[in-house]
Amino acid sequence: MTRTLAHDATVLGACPHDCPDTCSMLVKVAQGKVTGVQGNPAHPFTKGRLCAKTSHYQERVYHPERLLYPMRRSGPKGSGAFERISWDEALATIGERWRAIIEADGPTAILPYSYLGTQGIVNGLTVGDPFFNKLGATISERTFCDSGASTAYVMTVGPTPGMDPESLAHSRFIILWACNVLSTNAHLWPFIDQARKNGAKLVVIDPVRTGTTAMADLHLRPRPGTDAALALAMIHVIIREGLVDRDYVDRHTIGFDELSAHVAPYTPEFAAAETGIDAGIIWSLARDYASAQPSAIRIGVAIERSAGGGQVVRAIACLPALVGAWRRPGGGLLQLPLWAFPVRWDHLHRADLATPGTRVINQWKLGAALTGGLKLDPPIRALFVYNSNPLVVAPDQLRLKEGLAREGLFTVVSEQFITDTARYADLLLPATTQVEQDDLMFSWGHLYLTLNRQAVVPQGEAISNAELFRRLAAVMGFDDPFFQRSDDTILRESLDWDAPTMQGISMERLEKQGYARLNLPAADVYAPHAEGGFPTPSGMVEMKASMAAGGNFVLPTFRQGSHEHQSGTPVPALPTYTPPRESGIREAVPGARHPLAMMSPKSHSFLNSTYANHRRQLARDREQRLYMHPLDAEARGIRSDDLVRVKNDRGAFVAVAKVGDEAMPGVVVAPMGYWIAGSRAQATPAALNPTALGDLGGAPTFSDNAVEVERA
Ligand SMILES: Nc1nc2c(c(=O)[nH]1)N[C@H]1C(S)=C(S)[C@@H](COP(=O)(O)OP(=O)(O)OC[C@H]3O[C@@H](n4cnc5c(=O)[nH]c(N)nc54)[C@H](O)[C@@H]3O)O[C@H]1N2
Ligand SMILES: Nc1nc2c(c(=O)[nH]1)N[C@H]1C(S)=C(S)[C@@H](COP(=O)(O)OP(=O)(O)OC[C@H]3O[C@@H](n4cnc5c(=O)[nH]c(N)nc54)[C@H](O)[C@@H]3O)O[C@H]1N2
Ligand SMILES: [Mo]
Repeated sequence: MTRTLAHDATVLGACPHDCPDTCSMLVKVAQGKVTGVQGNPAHPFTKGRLCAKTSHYQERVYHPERLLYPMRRSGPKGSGAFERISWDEALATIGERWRAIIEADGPTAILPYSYLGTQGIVNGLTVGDPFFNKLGATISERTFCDSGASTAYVMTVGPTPGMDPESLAHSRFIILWACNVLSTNAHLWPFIDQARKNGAKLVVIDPVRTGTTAMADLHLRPRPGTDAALALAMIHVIIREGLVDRDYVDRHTIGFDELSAHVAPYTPEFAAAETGIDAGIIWSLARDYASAQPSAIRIGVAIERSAGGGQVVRAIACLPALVGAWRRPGGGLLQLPLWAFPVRWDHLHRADLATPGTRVINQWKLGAALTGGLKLDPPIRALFVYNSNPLVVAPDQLRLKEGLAREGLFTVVSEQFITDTARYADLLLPATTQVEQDDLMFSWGHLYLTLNRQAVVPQGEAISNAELFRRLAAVMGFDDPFFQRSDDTILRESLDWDAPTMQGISMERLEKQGYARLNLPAADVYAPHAEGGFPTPSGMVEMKASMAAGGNFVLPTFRQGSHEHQSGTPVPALPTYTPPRESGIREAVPGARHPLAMMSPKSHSFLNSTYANHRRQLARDREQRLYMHPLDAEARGIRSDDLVRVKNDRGAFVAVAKVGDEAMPGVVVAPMGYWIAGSRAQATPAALNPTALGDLGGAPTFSDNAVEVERA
């Protein structure tokens, strides 16, 4: 490290979390310690506010249970018994064990597992990819989040950032579709609020009653996973009622005639039967959405979490073009502005270092991969986890626990805390928090780059992920200087600074200001597709998708850089309703073993499973809850605050019942993130979640899950 750290200062930082808001954070340092953090008031998206998760980030840094030293397991796997060792010993052990495994079974017997504990360009999603590609390890396919929606979106409109989130302030009609903005994207709210003050109407489409739905002019509650029926019925009405912007459609879309014929059977009555939403309301929703221009749709990541989640996004992505919403600022579709950042993904992944044909394992299959379910040859003999807590976030928890407990498996976990997953490690490696490292953040929720400068020296012997992989490369004898690049070099080399969107942005400016808006027009005039120009193969909105002809695939961004397409399963050329696998209409089936649909959306106070070990964040909802509708509760003799067992053939967990209209009839809701360690029956909702993937991009199916509930 070349920079000296000030003893007393306010340092420009950035929130590290996997969240669309990527806040610019002012870190106050006194006598070498962080005394507090604050949202940067100058940042146009952060607007001086942090959220319930990060507003006391220093409590995470100085948490008494932080992992501060390398540790070796000193009791049975999962017992949580560890003893301190030195970094030298830890690294030497890893080198020895891995070399022996490679010699016996080849490098694919090693499986890396990571996601977005931090999402910085330096220490985030791709930090270990070059190392593991060079090592020849099995490729981890990371389709945790938005891979399904992104594949569908790219198929239809291409990798476009879409509308500027800030331009929502100019919308006349806003649909939040499977997005709990007030909890998961809170800094978007002021722009929606501004639009409402200007008279815009807000519609929220969510099976669950949330803080966000409470703010809506209209809250529509489809059964989970039936949204494509609703979107296709909206298209049906828009075409039938002559509300199509013919000029825009003629000039900037392909497949309109086929789509028109295709949606004929998707009547509002059909959608009503699938979703449970009144057909008349679907008619008026479609009319209002089409007539109030500019109209905007914000889709949440949750939209993808069912068997047909990809088709939902394809259908929704046709809507703004049909009604000409893209013509004006404040109109269009908001999915993942990440596409605006000129990130050099190839350089970050270094897919060129991987041997072509290296086997790929999707991360949802970890339980099966570790327990023989995938019939792997060679079997997985070493697991390396960083930036992730699979025991809580991945499905099939019981099998995963069994796999992690396997005596022959050599597991290393790099962490800030001894999480449920870390308890099963043979070796623990301590990781820094954001105030102890440098990074540069892109965003998947706005158009600013944000720099994070280290504020204090790391606690204990914690090191950054980037440093971890420098050390591992040295241990494994990788002598290419690429593996010893400094953080600042990684940071500089990871973006295309010559891209038009980077004009006027320099490191000097970022150092001074902490953030910079990409070089794009201001939100009140920015309408990126007013004149079409979609980055699809045809340059048009592909209502009939040419990319569908290639079959199902995962975008390279989500798979350790491998460019092989996962072809095979055919994809319909036009968006088509695929009903949920498990959570369809069930009330009518007497005696069904698992008659309820379970959803496990995000918790307000946690960031996935991060912060679920913090007293402050647990104060709001101390333990796992299960929201149930009174009809379902009564039928089972359950009252609020009763302990209930939620079960299906995959597993069971215990929760405190909350009876009310948060949940709709036939659907129960178990917010995710609680740790197994604090649970009543050594399990969380992940024990019930299916490993079945959605129709596109390897998306998870957490909203497509059939369960039964009984008093515990
Ligand atoms: N507080 C908090 N904020 C977070 C996170 C967190 O854990 N906690 N996680 C971050 C991450 S990684 C992500 S990906 C984003 C996710 O952001 P969101 O997608 O907004 O998160 P969710 O809460 O999972 O889902 C949003 C809403 O979609 C609804 N929903 C679920 N399935 C369906 C469906 O099939 N149809 C419809 N119409 N609605 C459905 C849920 O009831 C929920 O209220 O949030 C980020 N921000
Ligand atoms: N039931 C259910 N399951 C879900 C979802 C859901 O909605 N419902 N959502 C899915 C989605 S959208 C996502 S994105 C995934 C999230 O899955 P993960 O990214 O695995 O999320 P976290 O649980 O936050 O785990 C991240 C871990 O990384 C650690 N960490 C933080 N910073 C660092 C660092 O710098 N270095 C190292 N080595 N470790 C660090 C944290 O302490 C934490 O334990 O979960 C998925 N799982
Ligand atoms: Mo996510």
